[in-house]
Amino acid sequence: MEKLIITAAICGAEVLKEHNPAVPYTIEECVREAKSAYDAGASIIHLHVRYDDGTPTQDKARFKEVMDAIYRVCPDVIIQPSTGGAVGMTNDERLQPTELSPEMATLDCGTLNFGGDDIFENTENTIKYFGQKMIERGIKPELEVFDKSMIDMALRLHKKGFIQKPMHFDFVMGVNGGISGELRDFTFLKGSIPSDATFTVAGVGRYEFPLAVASIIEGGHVRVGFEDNVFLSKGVLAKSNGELVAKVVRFARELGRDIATPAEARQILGLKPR
Ligand code: KMH
Ligand code: ZN
Repeated sequence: MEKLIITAAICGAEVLKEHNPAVPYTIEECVREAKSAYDAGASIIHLHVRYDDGTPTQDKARFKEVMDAIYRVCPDVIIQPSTGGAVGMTNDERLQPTELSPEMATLDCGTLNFGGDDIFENTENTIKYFGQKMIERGIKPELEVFDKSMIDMALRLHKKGFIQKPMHFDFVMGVNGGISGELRDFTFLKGSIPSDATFTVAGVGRYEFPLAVASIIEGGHVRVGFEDNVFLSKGVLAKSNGELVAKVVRFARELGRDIATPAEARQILGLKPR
């Protein structure tokens, strides 16, 4: 079976130090968390950035500072900036990190309720606009799907030329407003993507590790990190993103799946060598 690509979503836009004091806000904290995840076996860092007080931002200069600082200590890691940003940001605000020509970036494939009165808005025209910009800038999109309908949207937009093959999906499962994290739904999503596509799974909260195991067994890849879950086990806060990655590595070893290096992850995903 293909080697396992582990992505660490180290920071997110919503999770706070009140949830886990190790959640990174400053540049130094982001570097510490990225390095802990990389050292433990992550080949991709899914990156949001924050100002020092924790406020999420898509500011290009802040992204550049954080990315440069991460590359200094993890020179071959794949950094995948978010273009989702935080609820309420404009499209052009969200797209700023793509001006830095990262190898990958997220492309959110639909609108969903995001808890309370929040709506994470991604209209069809927004998805087309983001897809087109990523093609122009040579960026491989990770297609964030929070529900089955978002796979269907991505496939339609592929036919119209806004998303290129081979497609790489991230099944984000267990968000309040999206598809559940039940195994039945994982099987449904996995069976709905093209046979030449790759996928990773980001289980939110208590779904993180059960879905990681399912994906390891089923030939998919895995995303973990504070953006999705702050607990190492029930009631036990993770001390770092590295601890979450290390737990996935242990599962993979037990199940006979080797871990991909960043160079191997690039090969699997069709990225150019760095
Ligand atoms: N923070 C969420 C509103 C992404 O990174 O592309 C969107 C998000 C998805 O986290
Ligand atoms: Zn994100």
